[in-house]
Amino acid sequence: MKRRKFLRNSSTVAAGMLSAPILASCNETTAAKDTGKTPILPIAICTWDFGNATAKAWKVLEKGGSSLDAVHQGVMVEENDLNNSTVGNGGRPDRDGNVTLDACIMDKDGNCGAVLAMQNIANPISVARKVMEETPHVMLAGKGAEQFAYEQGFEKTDLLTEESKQAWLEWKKTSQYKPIINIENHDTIGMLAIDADGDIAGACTTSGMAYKMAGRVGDSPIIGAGLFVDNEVGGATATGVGEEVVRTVGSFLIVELMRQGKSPQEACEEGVKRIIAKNKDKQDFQIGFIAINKKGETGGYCIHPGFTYRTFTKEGHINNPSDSYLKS
Ligand code: SD4
Repeated sequence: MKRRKFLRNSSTVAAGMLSAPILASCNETTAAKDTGKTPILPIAICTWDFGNATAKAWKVLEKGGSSLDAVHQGVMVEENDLNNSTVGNGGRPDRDGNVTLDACIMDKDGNCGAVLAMQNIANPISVARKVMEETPHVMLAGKGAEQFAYEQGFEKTDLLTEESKQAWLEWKKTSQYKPIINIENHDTIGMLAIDADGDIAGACTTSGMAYKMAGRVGDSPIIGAGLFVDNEVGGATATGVGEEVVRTVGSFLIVELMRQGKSPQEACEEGVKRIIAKNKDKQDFQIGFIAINKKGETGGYCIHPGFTYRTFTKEGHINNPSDSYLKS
């Protein structure tokens, strides 16, 4: 792992549906370098139907930008979208009414950074990247992550929108503590990209399970669970009930399965089946994985129907309905 700058003055700061294809031009900057190897063309893929996010990532890739910048800027689109109630600003709060965000990012060299259960900062993925680039650590959690964000110049933002507050108050009237992903909420964004140099990076960001217990953290900011990239092999990322993904170290497993020769599709299917095998009597939850390999081949698979993933290449963008273990 490359050497990173140590923290300066650490505590000085108090404090859906198939869309019409968008055809993007492929200019010279997107052409793979002449390395004598099979050319790999840039591609961005993400969980769910986040066309604006992959389009943003593609803009970075099209100009010759890095896969790291592409995934960073791509997922930020969803963090900033107040209508996405599972990511960033506008995310649903925990059961006490506090919005706490999780995110992680991983680059081609295996460098990574994450923030867990961080409040009051609208772009956790940017803080995760700062953790990766500006500290000797991988994860910062809670108040420490928030304080670090202020030190890095991030602004304090109230993340609980009026709509989220009203939904939470409504939930409190009747709910027992049993948050169920994809019924109460979903739409975490995990994104993987390959740039013109053939290098892979990934990012994942979420507000987690709606109305979760205070302090609960799922898979999304956990390297190996919600996201994993190995530039020699490929990358994988997850959405759904994080506890199940953590138990099987899902994204790491999928990358390792690709290393052993499985296609991204086969690897995602095996990842889901490992989770099913541990939950023989209980299948009322959703998990979706997406993966990409070094050749730019992609795959996606989930437990229940309804999961899609989006790809964006020079051919334009596609919303891919994912195959599922349980059929409707
Ligand atoms: C979590 N995996 O916190 C996240 C939730 C999610 O779509 O993916 N929602 O467990």
